[in-house]
Amino acid sequence: MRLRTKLISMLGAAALLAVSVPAFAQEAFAQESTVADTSARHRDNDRQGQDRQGRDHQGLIVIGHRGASGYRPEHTLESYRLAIRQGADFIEPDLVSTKDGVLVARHENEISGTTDVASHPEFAGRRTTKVVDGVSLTGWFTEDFTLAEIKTLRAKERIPAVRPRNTRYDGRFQIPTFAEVVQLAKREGRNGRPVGIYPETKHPTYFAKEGRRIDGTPIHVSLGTKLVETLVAEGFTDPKRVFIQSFDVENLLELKKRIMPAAGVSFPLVQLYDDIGQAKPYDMVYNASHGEDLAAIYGGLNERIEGGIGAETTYGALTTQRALNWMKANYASGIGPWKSNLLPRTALDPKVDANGDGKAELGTRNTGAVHPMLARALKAGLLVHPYTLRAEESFLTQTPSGISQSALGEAVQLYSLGVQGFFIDQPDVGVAAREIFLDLSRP
Ligand SMILES: [Ca+2]
Repeated sequence: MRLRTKLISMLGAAALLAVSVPAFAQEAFAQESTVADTSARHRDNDRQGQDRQGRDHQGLIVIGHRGASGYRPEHTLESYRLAIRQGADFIEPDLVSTKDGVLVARHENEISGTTDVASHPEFAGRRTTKVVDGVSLTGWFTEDFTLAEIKTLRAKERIPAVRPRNTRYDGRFQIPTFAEVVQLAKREGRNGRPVGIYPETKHPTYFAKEGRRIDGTPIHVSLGTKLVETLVAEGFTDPKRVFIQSFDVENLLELKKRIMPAAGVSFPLVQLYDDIGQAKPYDMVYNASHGEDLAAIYGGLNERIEGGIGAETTYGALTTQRALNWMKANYASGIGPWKSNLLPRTALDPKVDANGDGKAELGTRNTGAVHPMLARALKAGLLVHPYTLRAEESFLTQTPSGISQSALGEAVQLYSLGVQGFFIDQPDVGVAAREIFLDLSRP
């Protein structure tokens, strides 16, 4: 029975937004045999943009967040490979730099949470405290390790309490370089199903301007320059297969104005939004507090923000129609908002046991509001790719009427609101949601 047909009969349209996580997502895809079978079916597809029935995806994409991080330790080749085999259109590496200037895939430059570095006595002396984007962190930092040293480490599950099944892979996988991630995408996409890459520059202001190595020397690495250099060196320059994303604004402007033109490439750029209520783009904080020429750096964006850009500018200032129109005209092809800003949630007290396992872990309910930034962004012609969908109960929410919602229901809801894709830790759930949404949308 085809997955799509099976799902439709399992769920029924009315129940779509409220079902619990489908069993296939939890079990079937975690098994290699099933994954291989799925992979074979996906390989039969002619090209990206079509589903397994050969139907047009109408521009809707599924982004494997840190790979298939719901099923494997994040940012490993094994996690990315599983995402591709589950049908993700794009895999999402976060990029930081080593001491010798090589981009590697980690969510943070502080790597104690996702590697076994703490159990390497030879690196005990590298433990230190640094301030990254205004936050004090103690641990081990990629900029203090050569690539050769990084390669002696092994990845481990970041949230073992939530994903205990993933801990069986702890200690087995390397930290990949960005080049290795690109090579994987080329290799996995070679059978006629192009795989895209959606890299994120992590803490670009820290790496370029503010950060220092443990010996006190400035890091002084442009992540954007290294990223583009790597894509060009690997011949991975099809703009349909790359999105570059960042929470910082300045490095995206640099990519658009200087770095990409100099390299003779042009990739769509996506502005990520941290919490629009209080979070601030760190480049703006840094540049404003260091007396940099904000008009020169940000151009006309400075005038589109009430009061001008400053150290107190929040992501909320980038949600007006004026700001979004300027971003679209000058650098951004899309935005990546936090899903809980698009669909605001309130806390549930007490929490709810939505899946009946005896543990009450669902702790929020949607208010029913949809933030106007969504309609404004779509009106400006921007793509909207919210983050992050996660299938585990602790990340889920309820509908405004109090129905507990699965990640599948959440994904179908987001497509129905007009977003063109999303970051998801369980790409198989995202692919299923797209099939359901397209089926239900057909007249
Ligand atoms: Ca539960």
